[in-house]
Amino acid sequence: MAKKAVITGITGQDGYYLANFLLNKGYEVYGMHRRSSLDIEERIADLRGKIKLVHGDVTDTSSLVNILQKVNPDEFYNLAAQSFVPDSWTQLESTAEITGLGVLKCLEAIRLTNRDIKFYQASSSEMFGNTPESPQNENSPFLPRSPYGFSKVFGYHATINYRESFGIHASNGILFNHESSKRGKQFVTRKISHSVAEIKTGKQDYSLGLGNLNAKRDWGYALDYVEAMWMMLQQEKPGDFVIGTGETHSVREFAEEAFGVAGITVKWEKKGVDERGYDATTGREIVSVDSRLFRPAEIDLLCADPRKARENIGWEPKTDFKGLVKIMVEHDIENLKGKTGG
Ligand code: NAP
Ligand code: F7E
Repeated sequence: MAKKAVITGITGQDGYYLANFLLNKGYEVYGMHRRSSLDIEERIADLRGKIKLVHGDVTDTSSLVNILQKVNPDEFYNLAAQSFVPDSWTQLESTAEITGLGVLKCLEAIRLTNRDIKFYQASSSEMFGNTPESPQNENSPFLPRSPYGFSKVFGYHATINYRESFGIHASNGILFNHESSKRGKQFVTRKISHSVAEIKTGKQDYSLGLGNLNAKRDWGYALDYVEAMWMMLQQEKPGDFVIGTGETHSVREFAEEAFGVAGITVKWEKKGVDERGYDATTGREIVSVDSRLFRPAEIDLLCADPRKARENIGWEPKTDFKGLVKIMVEHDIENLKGKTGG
């Protein structure tokens, strides 16, 4: 009989890739969405008819219990979150309720219905925040720098506690930034790839305003990362795993690479350091710094040490930094050309 999986956050980037991945493995996939969710046609139109959609909300335990009672899945992937870090300062309580408490409600629904359901929690490198260690592994201390980050820390510990207290097969994937052509346009990589495509296709001639160009992230490809989620739930024993590439790049480097893929020359202008002590280089006339996009607290550097995942579950990233930027920029250019028929 086909295995069954429930995915919360089905309308998100990872929901799309994970659903496709599990369908290819022969799973029956149930995607949970809210009445107010992103229109199904926006991101997951091609999953229509292949997955079953169920209504629910991670802030509502009864909806989760109902779904688990009806579906009785083998696996439950909790990808739901208010996942945009800047909004977590302006929507504090709802972020804590969805991204933090929502995890506890998913776990409680499993405890109440069937403790054999395997659980995956979408934990995040944002939990490391200002940790003194680089690269970060499963033992690096958490010093989160945002309400999003500390809500994820709550969910991380809830997952471990339900594993230890109730014997539930519950695992945390501590995923570093992962991107794709399905990434929301408010996140920096997609904002850049989409703007580069607009400039390339003549739809935008204004400059690209970005926030902190010096922040460094470990960026991988979402398609590679959903495989790690599945792999964690196939292990005999649950655990917590850092998933990332082990390479880190600044936002400026991402922008340089993206304009390069599109064949657009940016004259990078060295301006010494700014008032915060950061490198003030900007891409004259094209890439400027908009200080309104600075965050109340920034994480300067994140870089994964994914050795445990490689050695214990056999996961490795397949797409490198340059490959990722190329996929995103070329997709956005083709997409915009398609829209004009050109
Ligand atoms: P995303 O595109 O922002 O998707 C988030 C999903 O959560 C959306 O489908 C959203 O649906 C859903 N959601 C929000 N509030 C909900 C609620 N109350 N009940 C049920 N669903 C709700 O995020 P993503 O990039 O795919 O990331 C997936 C998960 O991994 C998230 O938990 C994120 O925090 C975590 N994560 C992401 C990264 C990354 O780099 N992408 C790295 C580490 C961890 P609506 O349409 O209803 O809003
Ligand atoms: O920012 C800087 C910004 O919003 C990355 C989420 O999926 O990954 C994501 O969180 C960096 C930050 O992602 C702009 O200050 C500069 O340092 O793309 P982001 P994030 O905050 O790292 C983690 C792992 C998650 O778990 C989260 O859910 O880029 N930056 N200029 C900018 N960021 C944005 N958004 N927009 C800018 O214009």
